Amino acid sequence: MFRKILIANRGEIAVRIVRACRDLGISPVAVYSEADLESVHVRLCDEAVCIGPAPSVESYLRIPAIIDAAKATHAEAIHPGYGFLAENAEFARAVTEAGLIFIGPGAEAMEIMGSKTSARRAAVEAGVPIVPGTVDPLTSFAEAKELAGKFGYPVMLKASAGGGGKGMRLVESDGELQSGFDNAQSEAASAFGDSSIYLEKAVSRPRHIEIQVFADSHGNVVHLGERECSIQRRHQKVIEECPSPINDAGLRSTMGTAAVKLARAVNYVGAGTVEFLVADDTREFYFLEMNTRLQVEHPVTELVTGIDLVREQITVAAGAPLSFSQKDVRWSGHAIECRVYAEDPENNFFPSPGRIKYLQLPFGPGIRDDSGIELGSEVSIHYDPLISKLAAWGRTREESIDRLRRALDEYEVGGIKTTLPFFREIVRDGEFKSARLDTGFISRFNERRAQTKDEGADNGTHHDIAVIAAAIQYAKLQREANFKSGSTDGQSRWKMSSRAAQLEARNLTSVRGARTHERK
Ligand code: MV4
Repeated sequence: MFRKILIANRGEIAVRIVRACRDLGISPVAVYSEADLESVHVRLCDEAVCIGPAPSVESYLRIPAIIDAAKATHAEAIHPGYGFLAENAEFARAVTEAGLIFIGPGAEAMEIMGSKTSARRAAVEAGVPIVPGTVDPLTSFAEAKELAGKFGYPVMLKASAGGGGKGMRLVESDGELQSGFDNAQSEAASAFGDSSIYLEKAVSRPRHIEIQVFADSHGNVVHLGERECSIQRRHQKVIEECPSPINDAGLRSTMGTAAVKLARAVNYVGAGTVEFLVADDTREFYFLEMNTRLQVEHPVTELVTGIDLVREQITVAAGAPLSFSQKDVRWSGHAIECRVYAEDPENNFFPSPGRIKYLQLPFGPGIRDDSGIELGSEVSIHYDPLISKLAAWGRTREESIDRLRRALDEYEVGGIKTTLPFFREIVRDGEFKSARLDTGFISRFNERRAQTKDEGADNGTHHDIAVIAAAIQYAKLQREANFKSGSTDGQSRWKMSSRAAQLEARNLTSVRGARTHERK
């Protein structure tokens, strides 16, 4: 086993990798940018090396600086986490050539999956269904037109070098094809430095379901079931769960077997994820892409299978066989994860950097919080604004939602805006609770939300008017009563009832205020 591992990442995932290292008795080494000197991941490691200024291109993306740091600290292996260099084949090669071990698949498997068209060819060769379309980049607009006619509208144009929805265009008819073609090409060129695009038939209201696979260097390949990732906002996952509410044991086994076949076909080693689109109506599934890294949402698989994916990545990289076989994998209960971002959900999810001035963390039955921050942390504008992943496990989906709701209400982050209030609304949403989770979920949810907010504002105004009217009416009645009784003390009793009405009004409004008051 390794004695020392360098973690080429930051934030919550670096902290997650530290924990697996500690479990295995391995000494973790941090790298950090000048902006991250005081961060949690640095403090939790035994050693730390500064690799440059805050911008990622000058620090976390600098291959030579990271390899030098590993050599200088005598680390034997490098864990890339996700993002940054995790799916960079050139980095994997440089690590190996420096005599170190890259904790992840070989550079060849990464290259095949890095290009969506070559990934689609690999899937076809492995006998895994792909979305109908081309497996080679389009060579001309005329070819696009012919193929769109052949497969039938609507079609999707996607960047070969892309993934995750960037450079993707939905084209509904012949008339839209030219502009879609031009836009997709130029977006691909500017985002990936590669303008090649390919064509797929569009799947209507698909679900995004992915399969976790794991392979060792001895030819064992297994799957750990699916994650439901259909709730996305601008192609970013928002909530992930395991199992998928639409999956049954049969579909899991069929999709799992397909994913294992694909991993085997590219001699995959380590943790990987095979993404599928699943048609909502027919449950037919199609290969979309394979991610050759540990994914952000891996905790839901860990909670349901009990398998520590990061520990397994490390032992497999050290040459050990998988610690379990396919028949040992059991799925128990249900887990849901929320990505807590330093973003303002009331302002179009605008990034909200700054210092954490108050922090109340959630704990208790079934709760796991994978966090990279603490009280006093500075959330920098230079990096992804993910600050933590809050996951809840329960015996059933209902129980995991109950626990998630409780944890979200406990969780308070002050000093910056976060997506916590957005999740507090989602876990109370009827469509979410009844698992209507196709890819249109977020836009429908936002519509419902805007509607409720409008009604809320109206109710508020009506309520205020009602309170004022009640106070006036009360005062009037009191006054009439005073006059009728011929009381000599009418004046002072009118004053008292007026004061009582005012107090009542204030109490009523303050109760309403307490229910809707802004969280820190
Ligand atoms: C699609 C699609 C429909 N048909 N491909 C791919 C990357 C992902 N972020 C969006 N992708 C899609 N690819 C075909 N042929 C619909 C989507 C899609 C989507 C997929 C899963 C979850 C949410 C989504 C939101 C919009 C579009």
